[in-house]
Amino acid sequence: MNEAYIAAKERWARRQSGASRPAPRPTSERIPSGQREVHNFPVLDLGVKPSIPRETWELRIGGEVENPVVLKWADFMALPQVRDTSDFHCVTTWSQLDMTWDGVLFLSLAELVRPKSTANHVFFKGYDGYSTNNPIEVCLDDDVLVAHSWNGEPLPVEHGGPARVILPKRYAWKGSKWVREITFLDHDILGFWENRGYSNTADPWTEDRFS
Ligand SMILES: Nc1nc2c(c(=O)[nH]1)N[C@H]1C(S)=C(S)[C@@H](COP(=O)(O)O)O[C@H]1N2
Ligand SMILES: [Mo]
Repeated sequence: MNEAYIAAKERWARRQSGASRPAPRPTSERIPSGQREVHNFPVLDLGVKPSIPRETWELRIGGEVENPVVLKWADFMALPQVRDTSDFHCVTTWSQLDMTWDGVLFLSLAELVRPKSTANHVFFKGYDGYSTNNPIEVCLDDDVLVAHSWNGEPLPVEHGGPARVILPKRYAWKGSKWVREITFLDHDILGFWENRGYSNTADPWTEDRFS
């Protein structure tokens, strides 16, 4: 049994039973220091915007899990769907508030593959060759999802469609666009930006930008 996974399921059950989330910050306090608010949702990538038709799209989830899977688009869309609104902070100093995402909770994906007790980190790979890494408990938060829609519309290719990871409590580079592979690990591996001077923890509220 994976402790982080059990704890996340317990939190989720409490929330479903009516226990409310912590009160959101007032809007005036939702822009972390060193950030400015934008409304135009800028695009950031490595110069590649891979175009993956939904018919051939696959999401591989494996590593330190009991039940590795390869999800086709229909399998992914058949999983429990959630809508969550969160704020988005890019380390290049822009933040956009109230981004509404539809998709599948990371917790639901974990439920499907059942992380082993040894799993403590998660490595994400994108179809563009990008990668990023996070501790498992960060991924199991109840606002982390693999999103396929933004503000009610299918995610456009430039923003990571068909599907991308959203991890609102970290700088946005911690969420892979065009996600293709999610690997549970028993150790940490640095991703693309983490290997190039960016913080491994990436907390916008402490301006945790560089390593
Ligand atoms: N696959 C992939 N995911 C990625 C990136 C990337 O280049 N490739 N850039 C990251 C960075 S630095 C940010 S700020 C956000 C940007 O998302 P957006 O282009 O939708 O604003 O995606 C993150 N995820
Ligand atoms: Mo970014």
